[in-house]
Amino acid sequence: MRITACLSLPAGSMAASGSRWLLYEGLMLPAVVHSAESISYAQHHFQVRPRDVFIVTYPKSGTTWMQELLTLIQCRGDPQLVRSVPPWERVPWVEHITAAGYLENRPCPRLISSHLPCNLFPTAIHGSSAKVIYTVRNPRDVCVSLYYYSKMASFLESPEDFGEFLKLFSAGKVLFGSWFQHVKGWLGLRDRLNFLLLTYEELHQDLRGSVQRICQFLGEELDARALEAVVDNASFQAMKQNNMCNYSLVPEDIMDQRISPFLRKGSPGDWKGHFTVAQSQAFDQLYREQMQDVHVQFPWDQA
Ligand code: PPS
Repeated sequence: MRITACLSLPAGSMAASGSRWLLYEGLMLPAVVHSAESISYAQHHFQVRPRDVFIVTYPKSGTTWMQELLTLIQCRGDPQLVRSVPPWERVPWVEHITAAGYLENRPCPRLISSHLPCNLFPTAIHGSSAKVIYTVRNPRDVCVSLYYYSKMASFLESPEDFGEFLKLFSAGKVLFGSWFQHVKGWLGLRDRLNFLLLTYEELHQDLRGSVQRICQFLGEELDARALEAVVDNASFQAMKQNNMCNYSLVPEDIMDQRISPFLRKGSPGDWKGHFTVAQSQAFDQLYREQMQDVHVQFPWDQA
């Protein structure tokens, strides 16, 4: 079975007319699944419900992992759903052109994904009791992951080399814009929303403990067997073997996993094999400047 639903091209979309990018209020978005109408729908017309749970991420920060974990928690560890329905249907992106079709008639509580920066997020989130789980990852690893993704996904521009891509990433000239703006924007809403902050690194270091934190935030209680089943089915190996979430349903001319698998390395610290010393120092400097007013200690700050 090959499914292209998440990547179908609407007639007249920018992707259909040749351009890879949709530029929306200065933000670069892959035109293959976004349109000005879909972003405007998400921002202004999407009806947030009190029991909605949003998984929000900058790309390559652990979205697919969180989609798997939340589905499994909702199913009390039963893997039947994650093994039969792809994540873009189980936990659809609110900004995609397919959002209304997937989400409007779905029973509560809905699981919803988003890569949107907070200024383009559904405005109805404010004042709502809906939950937001924001997952952050070391931007250096995000950059490496996005570099390989840009090489394997035909709807993105293939970078010349890592150095060039790092310059674009540092300048925010990649999909969904600047990592710094995304993270700082969302952290600024931390105390105003029903908000849980997680890192990819803590998921990796202590998946069981992280699932317990998520359950506590969601008000879900799992018995020991269900907890174990969630952890087992959301391991990197289990997800790599699951054709529903390893993106093998997407045709090779859209995502060529011979170039790089979608579930590629699955661990923190891969950046160390990609950044030169000079690139690492320059990025550290940029990070210090950009994050000086952010008073959150991330796991990578201690490394
Ligand atoms: S996307 O395209 O934005 O939705 O990508 P996203 O899912 O956010 O990020 C993909 C990276 O997450 C890694 N991943 C995992 N790592 C460890 N364990 C599990 N279970 C897991 N699931 C996904 C995936 O391998 C990508 O990271 P890299 O570094 O490229 O391997």
